[in-house]
Amino acid sequence: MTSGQGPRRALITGISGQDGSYLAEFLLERGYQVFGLLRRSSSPRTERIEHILDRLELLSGDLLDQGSLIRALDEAQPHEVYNLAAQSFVPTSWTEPVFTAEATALGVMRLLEALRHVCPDARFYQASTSEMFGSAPAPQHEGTPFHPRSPYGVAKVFAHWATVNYRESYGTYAVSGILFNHESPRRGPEFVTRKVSQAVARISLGKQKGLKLGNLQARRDWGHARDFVRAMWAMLQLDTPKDFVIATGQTHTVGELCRIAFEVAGLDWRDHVTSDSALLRPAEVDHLVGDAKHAQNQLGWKPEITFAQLVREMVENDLRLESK
Ligand code: NAP
Ligand code: F7E
Repeated sequence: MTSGQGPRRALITGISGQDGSYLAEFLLERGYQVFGLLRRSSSPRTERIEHILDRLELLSGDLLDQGSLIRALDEAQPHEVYNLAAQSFVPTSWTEPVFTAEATALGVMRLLEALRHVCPDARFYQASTSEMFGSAPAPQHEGTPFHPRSPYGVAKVFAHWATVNYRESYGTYAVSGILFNHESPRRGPEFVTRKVSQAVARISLGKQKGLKLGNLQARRDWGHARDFVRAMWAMLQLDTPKDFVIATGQTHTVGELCRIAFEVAGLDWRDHVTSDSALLRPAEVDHLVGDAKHAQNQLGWKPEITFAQLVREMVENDLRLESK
């Protein structure tokens, strides 16, 4: 895709994360020049983007550091900014609530403020989340009131309203995608889907005995990250900025996830999984299922990968990795 003078430019924060890696692939396929913000670390964090590193332009920066955001935007001069960076693991938001608020809430305000001064015409995507709905009754949609249940959810509500406010205050093309859980073989190992797929692989290969989980009754609307990054891009292509719920509309318990994942390896999950009260959360989000009809009607978006296909892909990937 071009815009008169060369390719369109996109800046992705959180490019080293699950979604950042899929979105970078998606934008490269569409001819974008892709910039990625990478924070300093004592060891490389580029595992998920190793295969496309030579096609990316990585810029050093951190959501905690205002100056680094100004510099990155100035250097990239992006047409589109995707803010995917966050402290994204819900349990860590109870052990590190202030850090979570700094990165996941205030970090977004820093980025919006930098964008307003450096590249006010750039379009801005904020990674909002179903965790903002928390205990609100299912199915959740764009009009459902927020009731977050974790410091992470609270931080994301701040970021969400900051995005709305910059749109209303300054006319910024700034939108939030309210994405329900989405997973992939690139999911971090601490999240429940990957914890389960890795355990299935290790148990079936005799490398692990049993799997301890927390709440087996919690319900999530799980989709595939590859499907969900298409929606992020589509949201920045409309004439008028608007927030959307992105979800599959199907919900499963953690127990059902286990049943399907263990079946991929020919195992019965009830022989291996136990619930450990130490892994329960101080406040749980019991039931998430999204209504994404607006995304379907206005973005032409719908998921293509089923839950069963997602779980199979994750387990087969971990079987391959654990067999090496
Ligand atoms: P992820 O794998 O945890 O990736 C998070 C990314 O943020 C990583 O690249 C991380 O960099 C970066 N990051 C963290 N703190 C930073 C900071 N202070 N400055 C700059 N970068 C920082 O998350 P994900 O699953 O891809 O999710 C992407 C975004 O969508 C997140 O904002 C998440 O909260 C949100 N979200 C996710 C889901 C989901 O189900 N996956 C659903 C709704 C919303 P390092 O590699 O250096 O740690
Ligand atoms: O938990 C239950 C847990 O950590 C899912 C993030 O991407 O999606 C993600 O947040 C459910 C919860 O994801 C274990 O209690 C049971 O009910 O995989 P999770 P999450 O908290 O839903 C949202 C949309 C985001 O925005 C977040 O960034 O599974 N559960 N036993 C467990 N969860 C974990 N992690 N580990 C367990 O042992």
